[in-house]
Amino acid sequence: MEPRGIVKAFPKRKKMRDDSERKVPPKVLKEEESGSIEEWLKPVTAYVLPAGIGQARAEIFHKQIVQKGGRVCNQLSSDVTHVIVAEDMDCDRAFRLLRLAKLPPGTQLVKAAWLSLCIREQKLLDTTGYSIFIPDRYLEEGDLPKGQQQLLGSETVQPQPEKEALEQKAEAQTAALLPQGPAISVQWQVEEQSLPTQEAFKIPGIGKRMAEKILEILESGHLRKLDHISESVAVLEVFSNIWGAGVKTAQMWYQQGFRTLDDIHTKAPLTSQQAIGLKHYEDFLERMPREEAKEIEQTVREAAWSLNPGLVCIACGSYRRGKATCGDVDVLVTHPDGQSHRGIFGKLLDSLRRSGFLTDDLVRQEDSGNQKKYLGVCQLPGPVRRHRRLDIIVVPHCEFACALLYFTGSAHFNRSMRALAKTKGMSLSEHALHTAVVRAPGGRKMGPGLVLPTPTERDVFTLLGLPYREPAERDW
Ligand code: DCP
Ligand code: MG
Ligand code: MN
Repeated sequence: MEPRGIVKAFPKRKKMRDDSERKVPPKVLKEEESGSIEEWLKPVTAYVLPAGIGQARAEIFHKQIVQKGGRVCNQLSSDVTHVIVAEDMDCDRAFRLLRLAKLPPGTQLVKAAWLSLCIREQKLLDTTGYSIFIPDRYLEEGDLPKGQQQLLGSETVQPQPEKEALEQKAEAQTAALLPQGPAISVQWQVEEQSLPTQEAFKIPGIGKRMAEKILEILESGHLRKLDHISESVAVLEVFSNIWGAGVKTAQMWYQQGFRTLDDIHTKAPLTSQQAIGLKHYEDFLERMPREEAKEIEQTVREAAWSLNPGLVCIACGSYRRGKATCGDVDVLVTHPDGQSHRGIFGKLLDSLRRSGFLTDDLVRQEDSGNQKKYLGVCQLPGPVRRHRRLDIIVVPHCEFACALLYFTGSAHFNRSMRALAKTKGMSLSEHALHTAVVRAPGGRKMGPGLVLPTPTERDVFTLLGLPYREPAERDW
């Protein structure tokens, strides 16, 4: 299926680097090291050519091969029976990377899929269909015994024009970095090869690992370690922008292979909230002009007033902080008589739903203390109106100031206020400002402390020893 929707298809990274190829000293892993009794891979002595396979997958192969009775060489040697190469490897490139002129008899180049399949099926399968066709020019003439193949080491360059040899060597080095075709000119690479890691290493504060990363970026234009991050981050961002889907859900979907909103729409099992979030994906991402937030506030107010004209309805959040645009509308409802807010919550929502203003419900929280909270979706009447997120809280008037302060935010400002309260031996919540929590000797909590009277927001500031801040000054 063609990926469509928000997520663009990400170009696969073209440049890779594999350190294992040049740095790791030769070592043969023997089966005893694995503590395994399986033997079906015994006829196999493998060398995994890491280019295009990657370190992680190569390591899995190494473990599996040894576990199943095979042997792994981490350099090409005369013992090798199978050279495992990436699925998209071609013969010429493989020989360049291996620095090999001729393939010794008894050795074959096999695509990694063969090994994967063997491991899955738990048996040694025929390589037909997976082995790479080797043209005659790469085959040794006659029956030269094993061990006489010509490895193109740094000193044993084949007789050929000098420039070509240099270029081939450079390409062999860089092709490991560029498994999908060299995109950088060979000439550039030859020059840059003279920049050793040590150069970067000399910079104060740059250790060996960082120096290697710098070199990798210089050589290949990017850092492969970050590939999977840059590939997944954008997708995770798209997914976690679905209301009701957090980072964990987004990661789970990614791991399940979903990459686009269309994938989510057609394949992912969704909670009812996520389904609503997906339905209004574009609308919810767009912030509304504050004029529209004002209309929404007014719509809620009018419905409330038709229930009880004494009800107070205030749009808080970013709207009250004076922002030009609002992500949603946060309406606080209370009644100054301290009583008449009771029973309003359900009636208000029913009324707004009946008028068609509320279109979807996300969360309805009536059980938490005295405050009742609704999160949902509304739509103003008229053509081309978007769906908007609407939050409503109904609070008893004795909690009004702390609720107003909380619901006005910003979230960061609230965190700072709460942290400050703590340092002063108090605690601030959306319900009240408390004096110090009373603790028994030994630290056990005896009670929440006393509620300090806070008829206005200003009282909260004063009790905390802070100068008052207007809502517009709480935007941090
Ligand atoms: N709030 C909080 N902590 C949170 C979320 C919210 O203290 N984690 C409080 C402060 C917010 C208020 O609730 O200002 C409203 O929450 P919103 O998510 O609606 O945030 P804003 O209205 O501030 O911004 P936006 O314009 O994005 O809605
Ligand atoms: Mg808001
Ligand atoms: Mn909100």
